[in-house]
Amino acid sequence: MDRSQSLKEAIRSQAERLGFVACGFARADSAGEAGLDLKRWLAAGHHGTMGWMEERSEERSSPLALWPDARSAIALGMSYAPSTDPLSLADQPSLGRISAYAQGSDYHKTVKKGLKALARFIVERAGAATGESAELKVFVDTAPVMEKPLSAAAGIGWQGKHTNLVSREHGSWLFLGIILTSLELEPDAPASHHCGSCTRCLDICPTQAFDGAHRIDARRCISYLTIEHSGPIPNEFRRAIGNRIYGCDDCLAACPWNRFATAAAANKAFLPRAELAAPRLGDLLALDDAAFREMFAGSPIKRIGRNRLIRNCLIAAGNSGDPGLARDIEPHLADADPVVAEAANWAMEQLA
Ligand code: B12
Ligand code: SF4
Ligand code: SF4
Repeated sequence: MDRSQSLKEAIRSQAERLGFVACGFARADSAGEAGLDLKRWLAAGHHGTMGWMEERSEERSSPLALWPDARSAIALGMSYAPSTDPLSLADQPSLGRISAYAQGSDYHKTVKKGLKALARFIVERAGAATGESAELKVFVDTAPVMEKPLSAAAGIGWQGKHTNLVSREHGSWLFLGIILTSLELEPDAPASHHCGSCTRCLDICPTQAFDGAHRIDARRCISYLTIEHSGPIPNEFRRAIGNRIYGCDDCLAACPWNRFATAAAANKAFLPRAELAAPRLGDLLALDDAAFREMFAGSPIKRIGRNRLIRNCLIAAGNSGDPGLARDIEPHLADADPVVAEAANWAMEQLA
């Protein structure tokens, strides 16, 4: 085994010890086409109000534009495979549905901690094995890096028709993280596609957010509407949102490759918190700012703030058909935030 191979094997073993279930290697410039797709997507306005997708689109479209010294990309996946069916609360309209990815600890922190520990290990190993001083940068979600195409190039899965990375072993339930490095590491083979003629994820989408396979209009996606979008939720999507109050799992949950994903592979940090697995809308609607911050400390939901969560809960309450929720909606009718007040009025009208 040459030095590069043995370093790669050491990195893979260490990644596994740190809780990553997938690890692959690609050249830093291996996702060229994705940059062009990103530009088309932005030009079509499919990113909606996510101005941050546009702001650094040049760097986002290629790791070399972000960091010219990058030579290799290491793609890492951490499993959050749920132990129960994420769609099971669909017929319990007085409860809120929180996306499986957000019921446990904030993945940004957990994945980043693992990436940083792996980066330290690589610096030490590379120095000892080759005498080279390695430079590394770690990314998870928020930086201008296209994590899915890079991960596909590194062979840890393929981009399914729902656009997310699907793994043969872990289905659609992987968080992704990327390490860019100045080290030249032998690339792995890219993953082949295994969607075939299946269209389950496209067919199940409650808001018809897909323009076709691999093409999402984020403005129609419930994940965007409930997490990223700050204004009133457009009327045309309110009914379809049902009781989803943070994110949406439908296209992921529909994927037949999930049958190979086991909850045992999931990082323990992502186990659902009891109070977030099936929260009562009435309880959430009673949260003031301080109670919101306390309840969602360490959770990714904290980022959207109390008002946006209340807005989402009001839409869900309006969809519930449960007149008992009217007394929980009422205090919000004159909320200082006009978006919350409008959602409360809409919810009351639905229940009337
Ligand atoms: C912006 C964003 C969103 C937006 C837009 C979604 C999207 N698909 O772009 C919104 C808010 C809607 C969103 C929602 C979700 N997100 Co998000 N999101 C991102 C983010 C920050 C950027 C993604 C991006 O670059 N989009 C731009 C588009 C143009 O790129 P693309 O999706 O890869 O699109 C490709 C196709 O259009 C393609 N294409 C066109 N034709 C063809 C043909 C073929 C054959 C192929 C292969 C490709 C292809 O070219 C593009 C480039 O590859 C990434 C983190 C990151 N930094 O990468 C997380 C990320 C993609 N999100 C993630 C998650 C978990 C979600 C949700 C599941 C959360 C939830 N449960 O609510 C949903 C899933 C919705 C969905 N079906 O995509 C994970 C996905 C993990 C995985 N296994 O893939 C990521 C990687 C975060 C992370 N670090 O783990 N997200
Ligand atoms: S997350 Fe939900 S709304 Fe968004 S594309 Fe998937 S199924 Fe559609
Ligand atoms: S549901 Fe079907 S089409 Fe969608 S990602 Fe999974 S295998 Fe591919």
